[in-house]
Amino acid sequence: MAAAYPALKDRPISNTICLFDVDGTLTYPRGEATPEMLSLLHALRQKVAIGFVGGSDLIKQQEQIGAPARANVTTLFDFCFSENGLTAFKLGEPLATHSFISWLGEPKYKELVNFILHYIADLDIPIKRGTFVEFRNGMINVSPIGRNASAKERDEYQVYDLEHKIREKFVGVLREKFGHLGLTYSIGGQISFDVFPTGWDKRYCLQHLEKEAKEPGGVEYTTIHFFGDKTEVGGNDHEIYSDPRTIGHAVKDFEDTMSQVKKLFDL
Ligand code: M1P
Repeated sequence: MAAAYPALKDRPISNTICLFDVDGTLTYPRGEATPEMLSLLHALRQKVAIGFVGGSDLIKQQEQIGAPARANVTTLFDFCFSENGLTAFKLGEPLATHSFISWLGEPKYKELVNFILHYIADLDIPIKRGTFVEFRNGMINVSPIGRNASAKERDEYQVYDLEHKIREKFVGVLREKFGHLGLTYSIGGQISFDVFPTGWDKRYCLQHLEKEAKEPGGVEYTTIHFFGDKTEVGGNDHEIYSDPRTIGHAVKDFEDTMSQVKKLFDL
């Protein structure tokens, strides 16, 4: 049976929302949320609104948070922001949003993806697998080794990439050649990088909260806490962490998130 929570406007601290990055903040990197984390989120949700804002798509957040809770991840948070909020849910219902392809247009996208695929074809790296470009609603994700790499192959690739700067050089070339497209390239994980319109970083999700405030009966969140582990310059949590609309909390790992949340909200 789904857990019961007070309506958003009736939460004890109703002007406050806690937003969490996923990988490394709510879970081990690429891992699953622990029972302790799930139970803390449940307790926190009795007091304030909660949401996640992840760079990955909803499928990944379902695996990392929904599956261990044996629930649909969209029922575990008041707001779910996948792909930085380009796929968004409020209380389990989808919110209207934009798409990468309608923003960029087919001709420019084709030019970009053709270049990327040629570049990867010419890359001499130890192994290649499949799915080199993953097409998502709000971004594309580009992986030189391919997203079908196994866990072991991922770990090995990450070490290789750090040493040979494969992704860093790739992104440098794309910035140079496609500078006119207004895209941001973000290396957030182990084997890939994300490409999305500039400004569609994690701050994008704040637009949904601003709209929520204007809805009839909607809640205005005057205090927005954000917790993330990649808050340094260049990390994919940096922009929302340092945005004046949020109170940023840098965490070392999910255990640190738990201890900061407990302290802040007396849980
Ligand atoms: O959440 C961080 C990143 O996680 C994945 O990266 P990788 O597969 O390289 O480890 C991707 O889902 C990426 O989009 C995301 O930003």
